Amino acid sequence: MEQQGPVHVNIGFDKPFEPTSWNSNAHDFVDSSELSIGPSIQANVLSHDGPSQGFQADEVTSFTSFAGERPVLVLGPTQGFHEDELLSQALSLLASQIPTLCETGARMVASVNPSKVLYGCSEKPPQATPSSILWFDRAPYSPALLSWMEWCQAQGVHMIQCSWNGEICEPFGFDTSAIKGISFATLTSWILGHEEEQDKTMHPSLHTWLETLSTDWYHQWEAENHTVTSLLNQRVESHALEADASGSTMDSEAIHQVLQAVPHDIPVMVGNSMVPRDITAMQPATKHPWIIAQRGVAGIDGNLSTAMGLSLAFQKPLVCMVGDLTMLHDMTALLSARICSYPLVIVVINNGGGKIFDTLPIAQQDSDVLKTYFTTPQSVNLETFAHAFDAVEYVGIQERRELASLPTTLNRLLTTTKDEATVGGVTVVDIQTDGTRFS
Ligand SMILES: Cc1ncc(C[n+]2csc(CCOP(=O)(O)OP(=O)(O)O)c2C)c(N)n1
Repeated sequence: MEQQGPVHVNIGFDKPFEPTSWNSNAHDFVDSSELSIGPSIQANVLSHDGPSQGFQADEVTSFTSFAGERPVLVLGPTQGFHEDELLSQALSLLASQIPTLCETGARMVASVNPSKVLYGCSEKPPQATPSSILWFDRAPYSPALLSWMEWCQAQGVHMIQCSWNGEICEPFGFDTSAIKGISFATLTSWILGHEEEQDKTMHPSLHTWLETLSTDWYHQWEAENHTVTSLLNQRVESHALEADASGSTMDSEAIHQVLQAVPHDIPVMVGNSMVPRDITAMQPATKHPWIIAQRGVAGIDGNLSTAMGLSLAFQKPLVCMVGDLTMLHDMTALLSARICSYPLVIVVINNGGGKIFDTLPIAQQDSDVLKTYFTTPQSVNLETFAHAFDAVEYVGIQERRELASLPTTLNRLLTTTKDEATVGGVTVVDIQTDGTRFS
């Protein structure tokens, strides 16, 4: 049959298309060619197989002996936007004694105990072999972290996945038959005590295990974290010194500045495409304790609507940071600006189209093809567009020197209540950037 009209072609691809980490001579970075990330988009929960072997409610001792003396916590992106206070408390307790690697969009353990989340994901973790990896939520997406976990599994490191029902999901290249599962409910009850118990204390075997964990192990990671954080901060600072204030703004710098400026009790939802990748590539320098990402399906559709829903559900002001195409894709969400009863700030990293495609092999092809079919820069004046909507304010940041005003601007916007505001609860902060990142 003759094809007529537009056609949506969905081409499967191996995830994740992640940039490699910042290059540095001082550190041993992961080369993306080293990665052997498994079958494409394995978002399927392996419920039909179930967990290979799970820990049951009465198996604390077998859990602790399996976990061993040098465990590491790995926090992957959350499964959905669940806020679970008990689990956060339980994780916070674990993270105070176990080195914790936190992926962008991971559960907000850092907001409970920010100083204890040791490491981001931009760099290859030290070749220190843990006895076990206790992994929460989804598998991380960062190449550095994923390949390190794969390396660990090849060394025989015990893997335990903690998920809602104890099932093992999104294994990427992992051998699922060698992973044990445990449910949040079981682990939380071991850590905080059962609901029905009078004195809700930690299970004695778990307590003994945590008490006897090696402090050297923890300090080794803490020292590494310190080194990496200083290295990244130095890079940010030296760029700031060299860059011309009136010149263009790099994407990475704008994103870094936004995260620095947002108070830690305010959630930052990041859209898809390069923003979450850039954040991850700068971890832990970009560490903000409450970043929400939705990396699974990774659509650029509906991102603003999701941010509005989150702000209403959390009953909090919220920052949403997206690329310009993502903004345009869901701009009609602004029709609902009036229903935002808490300030919502939408930061647009306006780099002239889908700059993610510059990082993909297509960028090596004809530049016209890249521009016309992939980057697709749009000539839209966001200011005019934003003002077409009721209850939407606009702030433009055109030049690099204006970035300095971000903390004051964001603070003002996020603390203005709807009643005090001259316009409604949504502000578009449009940051003109040049589509580049630190290298
Ligand atoms: C609904 C939907 N359509 C198309 C895509 C393919 N896609 C992935 S990233 C991207 C470009 C996004 O551009 P922008 O929001 O400007 O972010 P940047 O790449 O500059 O970070 C596109 C079109 C998608 N993920 N979802």
